[in-house]
Amino acid sequence: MTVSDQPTSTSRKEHSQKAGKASSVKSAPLVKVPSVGGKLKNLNDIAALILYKRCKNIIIIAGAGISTASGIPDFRTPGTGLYDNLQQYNIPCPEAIFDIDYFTYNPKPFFSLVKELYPGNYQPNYIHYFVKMLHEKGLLLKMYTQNIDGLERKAGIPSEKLVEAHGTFSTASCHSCCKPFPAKIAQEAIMNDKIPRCKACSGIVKPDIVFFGEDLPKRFYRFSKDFVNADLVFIMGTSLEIEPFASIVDSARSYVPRLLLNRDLVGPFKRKPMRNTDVAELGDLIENIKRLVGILGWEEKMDELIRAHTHPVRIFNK
Ligand code: CNA
Repeated sequence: MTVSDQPTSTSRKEHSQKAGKASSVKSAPLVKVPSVGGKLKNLNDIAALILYKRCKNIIIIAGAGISTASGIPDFRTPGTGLYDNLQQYNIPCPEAIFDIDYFTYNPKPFFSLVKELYPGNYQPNYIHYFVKMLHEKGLLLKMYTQNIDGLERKAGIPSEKLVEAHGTFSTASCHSCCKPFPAKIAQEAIMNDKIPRCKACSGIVKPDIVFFGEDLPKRFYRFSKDFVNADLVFIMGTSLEIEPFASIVDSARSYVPRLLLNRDLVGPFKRKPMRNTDVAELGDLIENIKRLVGILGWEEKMDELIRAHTHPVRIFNK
C-alpha cells in the first residue's frame, strides 16, 4: 500500500497539536503521516515526518549546488561549472587546480582562482538559511558539507553542528612544514596576487582546504557516530562523485528516510528501484526548498530569520 492510499484519521486540529506549536503549522496544508517502513513518495511525506515529529535528528549532506544561487559556480554543471571554465589557467586537466601534486609543482593557478572564491565575496542564500532554521527548531543533528565557501558559518550555523569535510579558508598552514599561519595574512597576500610564505621555513602557505590527494579533517571520520543517531538525511546539491565523502550517504540505518534535492539523480538514487524510504525531488534547489518550507508552514519564520540576518537591528549609543 502506498502512502497516498492510506486513509487519514487525523484532523487538522490534532495534526497541529501533534506537530507542536499551532502557529508553526497554521498555514501548512494538511499532510498525511506516512506509515513506518511504508513507501515515501514526495516532499509531502518528508514534511509529514517532520511535522509529526517522527524525525527530529536531521543530517544534511551538501555540495557546491547549494551555493550556485549565491553566485559561486559548482564543479560539474555543464557550461557554468568551474570545470568548463578553467581554460585561462592552462592546466593539464580541470582537476589539476585542486590537486596537491600539481599545486606543489605550480601553485599559481590555484591562487588566481581562489582569489575569486574567497569567503567575503558572496552571501548565504535561502538554502543555507533553511539549514539554520532546522537548527533553530532543534532538528539539525549535523551538516556535512563539501563546500569551502564558508556560507554555512556566515548563515549562522554553529561550528559544533558543522563538518566542513573539505576544509575551510578560516585557517591556513604551511604546505611544507604544516605550521599554522594566520588565515587573514594569507588572504591579504592572495588578494594582492602574492603567494603567502611560511615564516619558519619559507614554504608555500595554503588555506586549509582539502585538495585531491590530501586527507580529510579528523572531524569528518567521526561521521558514523552521527549517522547512527540520524532519523532523516537530506542530500542537497552534490554529484556525489568525490570519495570518501560520497559514501557517507550510505551510513545511516537502512530504514532511515533520505531526501535528494538536486538537478539530477546521483549516487544510490540512480539505482532502480530506489529504496522505499528514498525520495528524489529533482529541479532547482531553491524552488524545492521553498516548496518544502511552504508545506511545513515555515514561510513567515524563514522570512524573519533571513531579515534578522541580513538587516540586523542596530543599537545606536548616543
Ligand atoms: P559538483 O560535482 O559540481 O556537483 C554539484 C551538483 O549540484 C550537481 O549535481 C548539480 O546538478 C547540482 N546543482 C547545482 N546547482 C543546482 C541548483 N541550483 N539546484 C539543484 N541542483 C543544483 O559539486 P560537489 O559538491 O558534488 O563536488 C564536491 C567538490 C566541489 C568539493 O570538493 C567542493 O570543495 C567543490 N566546490 C565547492 C564550491 C563551494 O564551496 N561553493 C564550489 C565549487 C566546487
